[in-house]
Amino acid sequence: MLVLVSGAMTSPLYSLRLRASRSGQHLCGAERIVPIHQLRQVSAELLDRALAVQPLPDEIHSTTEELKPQEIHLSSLPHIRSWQVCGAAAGRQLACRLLVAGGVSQLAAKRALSSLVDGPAPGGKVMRGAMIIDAESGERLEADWSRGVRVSRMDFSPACRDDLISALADEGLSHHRIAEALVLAGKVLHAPGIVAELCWSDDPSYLTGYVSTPTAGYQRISPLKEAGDSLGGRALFVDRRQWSLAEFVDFLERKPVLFDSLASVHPLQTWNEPC
Ligand code: WAQ
Ligand code: MG
Repeated sequence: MLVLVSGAMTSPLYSLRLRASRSGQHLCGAERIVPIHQLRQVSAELLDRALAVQPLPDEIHSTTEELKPQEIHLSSLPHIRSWQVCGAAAGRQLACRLLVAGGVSQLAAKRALSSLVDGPAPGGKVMRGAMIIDAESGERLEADWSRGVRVSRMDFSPACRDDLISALADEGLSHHRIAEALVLAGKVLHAPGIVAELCWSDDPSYLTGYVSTPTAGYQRISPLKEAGDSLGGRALFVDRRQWSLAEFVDFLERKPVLFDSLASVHPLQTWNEPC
């Protein structure tokens, strides 16, 4: 459930977003929502991350923007489950099952999986954002197949950030990718008309991906791709019967959402279907 932050927020919050590229090719992006007194430190942290990528960026764009307090929503992070599978093929089979259990048709799940496997942007490349997929027909609905939709303006609530990060670390979920993917997936689950999300990273050494749905929550699957594979992406499945593209994109790109609590975290499970 999304709840509006009351007017009692003590200090104004800023959305801080940074993206780095070389020769027009996106290299990395990161964003946070922070109170004014943390802007300098967190900007430096994001900049350090952009400067640690290879190849070095030749352009870095940073945006800082005050958020209107009356537009900020609070929510809790989804339930988390982690599945160990015997290989990427089994991982994708499990992903397909979880998507179908969440209301995505077999056809749409298979189409999305093969787009991510083949590279969802034109020329078999990685997109900068996510695909939008009709959960029934599997048709792609995003206007631009290179950019897709960019989910933005979400973070842990500043007051709870440290506690949430240490609670995740206590559960063995300390990689920064997990925290970032969780807040992104958490926001996506509130989008009007959402049915499910499927994701794996384009980082050739990060093999865990996830399927998330409003009822089953965030289900991590490891591995969902082979080591060395530099393709990845996100697919957002929608129910077009109760949906408007403009409303969906506006919510994901513009509406600020902060997360102030963790839902349940389940122990690692093994999925034993034969490979
Ligand atoms: N909005 C929409 N799509 C995005 C965004 C965004 N803000 N950022 C990245 N993407 C798309 C884009 O196509 C990337 O190529 C793709 O997602 C993967 O992004 O629980 O690290 O940042 O262990 O490489 C998931 C599992 C990790 C975490 C995902 O994704 C866990 C990850 P990456
Ligand atoms: Mg990446």
